[in-house]
Amino acid sequence: MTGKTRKARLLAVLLCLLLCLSACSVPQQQAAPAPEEDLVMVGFSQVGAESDWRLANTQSMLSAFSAENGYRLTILEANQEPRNQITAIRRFINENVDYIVLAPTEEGGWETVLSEAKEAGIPVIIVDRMISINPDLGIDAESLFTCWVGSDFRKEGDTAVAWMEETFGDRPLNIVHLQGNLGSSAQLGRTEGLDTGLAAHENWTLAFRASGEFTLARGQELIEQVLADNLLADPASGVVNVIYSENDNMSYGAINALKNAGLRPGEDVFIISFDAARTALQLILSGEISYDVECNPLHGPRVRALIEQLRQGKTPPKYTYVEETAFSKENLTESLIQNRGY
Ligand code: GZL
Repeated sequence: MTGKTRKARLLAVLLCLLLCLSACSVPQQQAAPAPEEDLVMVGFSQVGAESDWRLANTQSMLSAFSAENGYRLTILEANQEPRNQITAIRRFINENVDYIVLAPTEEGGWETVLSEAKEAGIPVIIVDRMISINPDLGIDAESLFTCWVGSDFRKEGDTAVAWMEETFGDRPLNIVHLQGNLGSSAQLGRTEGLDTGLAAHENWTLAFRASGEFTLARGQELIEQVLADNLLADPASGVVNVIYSENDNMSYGAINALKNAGLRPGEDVFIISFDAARTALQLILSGEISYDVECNPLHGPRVRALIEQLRQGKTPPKYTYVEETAFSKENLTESLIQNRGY
């Protein structure tokens, strides 16, 4: 090989190397959001901001329906009032959004406003809880929404009761029941699960039942009332005190009330909870919550996938149930907690 040829090849190699390095160093250009008028408009009627679950759910929707992803998301929170959701949906209809997403506070009362959305030709996706349409009205319920994604709340209740049976065996239980918002699918399903357990075990006593509205404050007030009314059994009697709390925030309130009264959650009283938010899972490791049934709030990507199918002219499944698990000290680790999305 002549000296000239060697020099030419060396130059070619150096040039290729420089080109490769310059390509790698080009900052990855963020995909510029589409122009405002090209964004897909989504109106989201959200229950409120009552719990860790709800905040994680809202954040998940905000992340999924970002301008970078080609969406303009409007979230209207209802402060857990169904009438505020009806107002929100009518606003979305007036704004002629492309899609309406509804996280219904309660199952009933949607016939009129969802018929108006149908009349306006706006697809409605129901997320998290379910709606139920009065059969006497002769309305085809499934015509009022395009599709639904959420949890199987009855299964969640059955999972909790199965753990109670497995953990406490034939021991008598004294059960304090903190319910979520009455009429919500989460409350109905989780309560049905407990009621089935109560019917199957004559030595399970329902000492107290009331709605804590899924909030810490009301959960704490109710347990303070239970303690004032002396409704817990004496642990020395062999009866096991259980608080069946239909979400983590009410469990946090229950723990506050128990500790303020000098009682030890996880020893004098066992708490079964729902949602499996990060704070609650830490309380499992500390022994204050005994069992937590997951109810996954990260619906943003799920709802976006459904809308993307609709935008492509495809027909998504009418119902999509989220796979969920449950946690106790037996299957929980610090790293698992840190790696979870909420
Ligand atoms: C369940 C969801 C419930 C959570 C609560 O899917 O609707 O509402 O369990 C939340 O934490 O407030």
